[in-house]
Amino acid sequence: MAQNTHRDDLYKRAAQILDINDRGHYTVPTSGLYPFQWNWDSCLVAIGQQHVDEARAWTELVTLFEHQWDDGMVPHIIFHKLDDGYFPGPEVWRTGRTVPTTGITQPPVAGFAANLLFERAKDKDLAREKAGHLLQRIDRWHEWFFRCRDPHGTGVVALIHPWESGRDNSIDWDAALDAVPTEGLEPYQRRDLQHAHADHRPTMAQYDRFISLVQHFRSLDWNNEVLHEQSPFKVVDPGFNAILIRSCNDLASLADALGEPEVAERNRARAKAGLAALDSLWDERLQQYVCFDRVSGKAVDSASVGGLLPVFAGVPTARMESLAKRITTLGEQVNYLVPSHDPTDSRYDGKRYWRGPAWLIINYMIANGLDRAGHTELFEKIRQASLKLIDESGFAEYYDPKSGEPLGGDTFTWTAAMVMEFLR
Ligand code: 9WN
Repeated sequence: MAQNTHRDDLYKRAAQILDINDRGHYTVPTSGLYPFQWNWDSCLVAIGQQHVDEARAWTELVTLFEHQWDDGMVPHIIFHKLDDGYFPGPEVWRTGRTVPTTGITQPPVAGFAANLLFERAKDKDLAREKAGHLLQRIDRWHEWFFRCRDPHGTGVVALIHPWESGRDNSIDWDAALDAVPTEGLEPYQRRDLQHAHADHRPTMAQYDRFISLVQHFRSLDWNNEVLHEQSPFKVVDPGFNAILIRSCNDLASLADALGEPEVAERNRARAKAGLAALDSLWDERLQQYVCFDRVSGKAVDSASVGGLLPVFAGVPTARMESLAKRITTLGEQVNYLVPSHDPTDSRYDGKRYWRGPAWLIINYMIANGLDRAGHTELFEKIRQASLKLIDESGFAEYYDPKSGEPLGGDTFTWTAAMVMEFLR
């Protein structure tokens, strides 16, 4: 009884947070630090919103796709209403859109989210209408990925900016970022440090590279036909590709349900080629996947959570077993799974953003993949660790995986959405 009341309280608090950050037709990740619509935040938030208001959940995705570019890309931030609390804003990106957006993308969770909303829908008519509206748009985004980010047809796509990965300052990007030139960098003022502790955020040297890349792409008029070739940063991330593969497969299921066999076939073929190519990123020594730097032509020696995320894609059983073992071992080194980087690596930093802290959205995707593969015990362990973090530290942006300390922004939307999923 007491247990149930506690769950109800957590659930209510999560619903309140979704409400606080709701701006009507889109949701902000948290007010202050992130006052706009972020791509993968929105898709994951919609999954939580479905528990309270199904129509509102569909709106979140529909709004995002209203800002899809003509070439098929779905941008990483939509600047619906101007707010100078965030840097870099539209005046830096200058992408020339009526409603300003950035010119890069983010992990493609939309295919996964749309299919999940459809499968669980109570209002079937609404679901058919909204999923029908989204299907071709998500398919175009997938098509864009393989055309513009895998121009040589390897089966996996590259990121041209660390912000695209959603894991901005991961150790994965260190070497590749070092090679990004910063000559001609215009003076700028960070705003994130007004809202979060400098030790918990990316460094100045990293921001210099982040902004230099934006300036470089801007000088190329955000033309996606040339950006991949001309970018000094080009990294294949197994985590990002795993999300894309899962979304291709899930979009195929959605297409089947909606009677669109061609969309289904195209997306299954993309997922199949992606899964085959993903295997080239396996690192035998680390027993997990690692990034590949297309500029240096080298594999990246970095045991990050990006290399564990392929459980979400449904990799072959032997790989799945090895990844489950890796995650179990990590669970012996921290108190709260899943750290975003291996704590035995000297570069690990349990408080600095994507260099160690645990994030609930990552926990959710990893847990989901493990559950589907029958690793029920490990799934449950991650679920419990996630809920314990919330109990002890509230709805933060991320957490120190050893102490459980809440870090970054608070009243965080996607954390709340994931709590609703874990409480289901
Ligand atoms: C840059 C909104 C976003 C997340 C990213 C996270 C962080 C932005 C920033 O916040 O990135 O996109 O300015 O730090 O790294 O995953 O989508 O929550």
